[in-house]
Amino acid sequence: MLRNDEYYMRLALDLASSARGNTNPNPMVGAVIVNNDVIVGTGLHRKAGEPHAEVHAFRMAGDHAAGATLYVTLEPCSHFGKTPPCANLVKESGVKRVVVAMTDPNPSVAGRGIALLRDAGIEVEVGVLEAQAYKLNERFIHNMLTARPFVVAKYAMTADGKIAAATGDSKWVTGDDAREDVHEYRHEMDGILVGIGTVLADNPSLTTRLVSKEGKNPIRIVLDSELQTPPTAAVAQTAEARTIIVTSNEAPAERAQALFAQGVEIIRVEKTTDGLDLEATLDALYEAGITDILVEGGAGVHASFFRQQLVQKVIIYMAPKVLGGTNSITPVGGSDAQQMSEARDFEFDTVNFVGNDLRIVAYPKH
Ligand code: AOF
Ligand code: ZN
Repeated sequence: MLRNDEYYMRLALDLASSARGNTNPNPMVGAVIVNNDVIVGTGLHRKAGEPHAEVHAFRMAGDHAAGATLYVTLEPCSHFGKTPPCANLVKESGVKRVVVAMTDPNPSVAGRGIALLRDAGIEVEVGVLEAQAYKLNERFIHNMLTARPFVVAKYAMTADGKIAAATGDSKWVTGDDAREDVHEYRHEMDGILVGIGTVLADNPSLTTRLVSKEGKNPIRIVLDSELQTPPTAAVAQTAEARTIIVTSNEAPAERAQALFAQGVEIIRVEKTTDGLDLEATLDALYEAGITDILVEGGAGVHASFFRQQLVQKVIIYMAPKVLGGTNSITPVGGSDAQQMSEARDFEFDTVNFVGNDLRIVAYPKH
């Protein structure tokens, strides 16, 4: 097998991605040190606050780093954060070449790490498997560029585009495997968001239930402009998972009090002509430390997010079923479009079978 820069970078990306869901708010980063075609060091960033990928790789490489090449999926950092700058470590290690997949969008790094290495006479190459590195850290990049959470809209529908029967019954659209897949996403994300309609109709607990491993619960976020969430609702029980209810400035204080007593956190934003101010909501949630959110509906919530172009990624499960009818429920509600030209354009990224269902991942077209 020909082992070239891409081979080692692929390995570094794979190492990085094994910590998916554990590094927030930090990026996933992997590093591989290669000396004379021998992998002498590997490392990845496992968790925010812990050492960066490079630190682990250099610890493993020891003296073998001298004269070696470092492959790293993100530009080595140049700042003092929770840990000291990796660029200094790289400089002192004796590596003669550094291959970087992408520059760091973090404004406190943004090219300074690379400049520091070049100034020290180290050969630096940037852009190997760059597209894959961008994909890996799409959430982190979005956070750095917008100071808002990365929003993923998710829904499960039949092959004729229905998420529930006319009665609202939706158990179940997809099979066990697809539902387990959703819990895998919940485990990876900081937040999960639904509208009050979903809370009143389904009383969901919105926790992570995984068969294969212990799941991490996302923070549950409910858009509830009138504070109609009953204190008895499953999401209002906060022993297992945190809950944030986003409501309007006008919502009655007594209702807030009752929910607050249950441990529910409340964020107030302005009401707009399209419901709660979603931009202000996202700003507040990012402020609260939430870096990504799975928006699970219902149709009204999806409509607002899509209409305001606040969705960064869409995950669609499609079941091999046809429901039919004109009163059954579709994934995105809102007012009726009059022309096909009013449609928002997306690009399909991947399509996979998950059990007997399809999982389609799409991104908005810019
Ligand atoms: C990581 N892991 O392997 C690399 C990172 O707060 P700190 O000190 O952990 O710094 C986090 C920043 O460091 C992060 O936003 C990114 O810009 C840079 N590189 N971060 O968590 C790593 N190499
Ligand atoms: Zn670092």
